[in-house]
Amino acid sequence: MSLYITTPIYYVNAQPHLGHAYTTIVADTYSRFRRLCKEDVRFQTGTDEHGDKIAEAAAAAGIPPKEYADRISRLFQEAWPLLNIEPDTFIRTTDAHHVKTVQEILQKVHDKGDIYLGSYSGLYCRGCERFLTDKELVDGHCPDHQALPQPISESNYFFRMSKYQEWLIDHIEKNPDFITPERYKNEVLSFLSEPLEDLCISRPKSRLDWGIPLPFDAGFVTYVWFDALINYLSGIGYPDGEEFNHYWSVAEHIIAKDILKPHAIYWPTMLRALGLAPYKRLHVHGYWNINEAKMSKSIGNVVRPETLRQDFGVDTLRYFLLREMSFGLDASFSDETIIARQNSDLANDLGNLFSRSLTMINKFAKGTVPAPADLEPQDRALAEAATSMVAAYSAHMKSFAFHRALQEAWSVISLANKYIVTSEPWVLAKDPAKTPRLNTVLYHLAETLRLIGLVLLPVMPETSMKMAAALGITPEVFRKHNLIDHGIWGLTEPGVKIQLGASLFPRLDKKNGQNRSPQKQKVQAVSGESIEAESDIGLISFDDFRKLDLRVAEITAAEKIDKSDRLLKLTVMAPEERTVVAGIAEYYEPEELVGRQVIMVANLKPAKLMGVTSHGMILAARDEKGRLTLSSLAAGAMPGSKVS
Ligand code: ME8
Repeated sequence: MSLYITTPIYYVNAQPHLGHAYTTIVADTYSRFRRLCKEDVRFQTGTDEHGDKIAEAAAAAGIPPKEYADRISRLFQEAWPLLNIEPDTFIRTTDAHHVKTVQEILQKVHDKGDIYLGSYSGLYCRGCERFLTDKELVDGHCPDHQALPQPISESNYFFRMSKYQEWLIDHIEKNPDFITPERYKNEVLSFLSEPLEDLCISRPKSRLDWGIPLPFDAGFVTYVWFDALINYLSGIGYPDGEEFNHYWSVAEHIIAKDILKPHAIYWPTMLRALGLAPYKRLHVHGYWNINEAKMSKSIGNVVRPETLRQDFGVDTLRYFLLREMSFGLDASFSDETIIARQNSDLANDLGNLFSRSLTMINKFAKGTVPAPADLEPQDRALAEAATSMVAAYSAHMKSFAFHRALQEAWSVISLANKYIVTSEPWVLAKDPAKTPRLNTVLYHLAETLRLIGLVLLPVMPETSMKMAAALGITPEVFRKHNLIDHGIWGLTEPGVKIQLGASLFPRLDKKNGQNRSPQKQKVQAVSGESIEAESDIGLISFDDFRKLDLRVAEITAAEKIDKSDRLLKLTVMAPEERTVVAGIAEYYEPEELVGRQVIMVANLKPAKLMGVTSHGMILAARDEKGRLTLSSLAAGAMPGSKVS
């Protein structure tokens, strides 16, 4: 199987930020994953360089637009290798072959009669580079750019998009995977339930000079989307390049929800007009928010990927972005959450497993992986968990559920850590009669680590290489490994020499990160509509505080409550099982909660909410804008432990 994966081409009116980095890291991770499944992959990213915004930014910088575009495009090209992102092509809309392809396509669609001259008046948002409909406005403003759109009236060329509306609805309905996650497919279908207007595709040259001239009317340049979207074709040599023939039928685009409409509506209808099959899939993710607003250059709350790399390291950043965001939903970025993930998931869970296992192999088996002897049930259980993890991980990666794929790996990491505790290799090492048992345990740890290292390759390439090297697999050999031939149990050869190295992840403290996102947050108990109460933090006595019974609660199940948008019914262990109702449904999907440890007020009188009795309250942080982040514990604690 082959894959052609793309990111949006980013505007060059400002520098790369975390939002761009996320999409591009997702594309890179997905490319690496499919390559790890022995597939043939082509990964494209690039920059979008024409249009009002760029002409304006260049004017503000006092240089010609092309020079400006060169400068910023270079920043994007230089940013990706710093994050271990390795695209096969980097396309620029000012590339001569792209310009030529756009003009050929315009001519073709014009000849077919699907482009005509008309007049238009409407409300134009410069940020979106398109006219907005009344329905899209919030208090008269563009909700994405928080700006007043300008009334504009002029003659322009239009693409007969409306002609393809019925075909598009039919295509989306017949191909349930065409737009995912499903919420975005539904959004598009709902938009398509109203008559579709034709698409304005030009700007008079008098108003915008910085664009691609229409081949059939030199008085106009093409409007941003008819230029930008075509990069996905020009980049692979449309109409007759070898790569185009090979890759177009397997094209998958990744975008955020801001550009859903151009990709889900304009683009497939343009392709249809061209007589081409639509792309195979569109993967749509949510926004990274900082202080509750979408991170964007026009709002000015951006986070630079280079700074994050310096503060936390590439692999921590990649892991954090993929683990923290559930693809499709919004997520919040803060230094505190990235540090917490580093300390708990990376330094504590993975890092400790790795360093303890290698140290023990070094100390108890002279630095070589010993041969296993007779197996006990817990050895079989670990081997079985590690192998089935590979399958579950792959299934989640295929469906863009990166956070779940990582959860699968982490459940094996935590099982292996428990396996160390229960098998007590340090006790076995004291009794020569127990050497066979000790060898079995050490072998199982080495083999589990090999499989974990293998599945982490797409997400954390450097860590994965380090793990492989420590287990005696050279980079040349490891580069040839794949999930199909090597994602199975038992490939570690007994006798292989391990290489002790530095620890994988240091623990971080607040000094890492520069507090880019100070968030004033209040701690509050999250429960349902009727009993939600902010704890107004005045001064209380120690005795008052002692009345609160705060406990570590581990969530073992979560489900939505019928007819409530806000409430989730949680089953928690603390340590006994109980039901708690929490008003967090707008911020968390039930699936992402299972396995989390939170802090619970355990001695509240039970309260009934939407027919479900709640036996406690979960603590969460609520910032000034009302967004919630659940309380959590940096390292795993025993469910039921008292919090003091
Ligand atoms: O729209 N959270 O370019 P652009 C997550 N040139 N992702 C974010 C984000 C955020 N806060 N902010 C930006 C354009 N992104 C056009 C695209 S494609 C033919 C033309 C990411 O520079 C996300 O991928 O505004 C989003 O779709 C894209 O950057 C928008 O980049």
